[in-house]
Amino acid sequence: MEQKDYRPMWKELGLNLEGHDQLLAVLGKAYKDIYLSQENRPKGMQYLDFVISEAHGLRIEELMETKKKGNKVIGTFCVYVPEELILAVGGTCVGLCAGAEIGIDEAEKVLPRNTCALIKSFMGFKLAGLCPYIQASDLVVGETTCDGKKKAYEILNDYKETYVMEIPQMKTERDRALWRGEVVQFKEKVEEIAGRKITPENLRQGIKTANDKRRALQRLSTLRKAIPSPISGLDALLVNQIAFYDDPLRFTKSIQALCDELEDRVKNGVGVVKNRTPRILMSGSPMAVPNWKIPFIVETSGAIVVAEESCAGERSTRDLVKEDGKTLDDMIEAIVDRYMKIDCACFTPNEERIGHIRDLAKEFKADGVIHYNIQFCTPYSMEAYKVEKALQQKGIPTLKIESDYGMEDAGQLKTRIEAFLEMVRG
Ligand code: BJ8
Repeated sequence: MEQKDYRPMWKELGLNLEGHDQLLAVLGKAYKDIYLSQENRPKGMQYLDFVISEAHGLRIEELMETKKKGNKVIGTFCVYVPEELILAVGGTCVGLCAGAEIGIDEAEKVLPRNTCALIKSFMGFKLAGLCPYIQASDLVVGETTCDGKKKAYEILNDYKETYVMEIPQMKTERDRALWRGEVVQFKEKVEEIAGRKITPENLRQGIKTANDKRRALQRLSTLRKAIPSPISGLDALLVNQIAFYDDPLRFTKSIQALCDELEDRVKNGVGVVKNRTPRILMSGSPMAVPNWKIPFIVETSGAIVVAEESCAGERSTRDLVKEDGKTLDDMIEAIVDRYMKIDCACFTPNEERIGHIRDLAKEFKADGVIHYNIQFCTPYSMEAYKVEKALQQKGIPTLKIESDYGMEDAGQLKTRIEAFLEMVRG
């Protein structure tokens, strides 16, 4: 099928067409080398291949269509932003581009060099004119999680209006009250942008849509507990990454269909690897699309990733919003409660996260944990010490790695990961 020419749309969005062509060429090659080279992939992954191939094309066209009908597009960088409120007003919530080393020269003109790659990436995408999602967004929402992000949003605001939600640092009653205030204020902002009121009816539907998406992702996660796993860690990560920008109803349906196929595989003992392949739990900083470097190295070194303790994984799908609320107030409370449970390393203390990692390692029968943090990410690199100590006490082998989005350290990482897998195999 001939590829449609989206250049007029990209031009209208103000993208840097030459740079964008280069980006797509690099991404297309990386996807082919990393994803399409895998063997025995489930058929259901064809949908994800299609979504990725049209991430800057058809999906953006869909967003432009919905905008023409008066619906709003809201761009986010963090799983703290309550998608339910955006869905309630007929809006679309999209995760913004932040997973590639692109536009870095532009980013370093306004940010210190020793800034985490995720932050440099979103700034670079904007400054270099390469992210159609931010261009299509009616509002960008930041949040006061780590210091790097909150200061970067002040700068981003000079280029695109950025609304910032205050995220508490602790989880006391006082913090919950602060967060409740933020959720209510965000609700008002969403209503103002959309020119529509949030009602119990539309919020109930928004909660259901977001929960259904999480339920599909939870089902996928449960199926990966099987030995052998019916899907690679790379493919499962891709599903979790695409969850941030695909149409939620279509995505949920497609992932449920993928899970039906995986269920058959599990029943028939079919996996993507042999039974004795070392099972790895990845934990730490989120991997935004197209950050596939570490799982690719792990899975081409003879192991399989069976779960991700990260925001592109369990941390954003584990908890649902309670669906039994009758009034608008009940539903807001349920949203506040659900989001307060997120165990981002930006919180102190953050013992829940340590417990979750231990539980996941046990439930998924992980042979080892790889704790990954993006270079210069202070919250996750600091917390790695406690994670490692807690896992050591349980006799779970742990490898701590730090990296950015570049490929310069790929060889060195492979050597370390292979040595770790040797040790895990005993
Ligand atoms: S809830 S993990 S999505 S903040 S990697 S920018 S923390 S220096 S991305 Fe995150 Fe929300 Fe937390 Fe999740 Fe800062 Fe670390 Fe960079 Fe990070």
